[in-house]
Amino acid sequence: MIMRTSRLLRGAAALLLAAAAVFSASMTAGAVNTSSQYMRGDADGNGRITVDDVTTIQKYCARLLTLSEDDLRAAEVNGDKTININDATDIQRRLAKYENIYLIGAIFCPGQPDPIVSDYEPDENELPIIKN
Ligand SMILES: [Ca+2]
Ligand SMILES: [Ca+2]
Repeated sequence: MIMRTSRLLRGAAALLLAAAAVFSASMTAGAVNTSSQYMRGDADGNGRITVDDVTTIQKYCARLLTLSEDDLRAAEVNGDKTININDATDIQRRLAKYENIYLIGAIFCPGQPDPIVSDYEPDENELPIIKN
């Protein structure tokens, strides 16, 4: 009887592991779809537009760090197919609420010109402090 219960428990454990593997695979497939979306200007990939995104682009240009494919897509702000100081400057202009002609903060999908969501507003507390 004890042997039979032990065998039954092992069978149940194997079934649970198989179910967990299937669930994990489906969660991974969903994550792939989510990661293809990106927030324009969110070069550090934290879901917000801050001065840290400017710094990330500056460090990338100085070859002090590398960026993932998604981060590279987000860092290319002005559509000229290169990542340089102009992209960092455009983010600074957005943070200063000077202009946002490149829809920085909007959510895009690769290959689609129009944003999925474009109502992002930077948090007032995240704005850089400008001193005279
Ligand atoms: Ca960010
Ligand atoms: Ca650019």
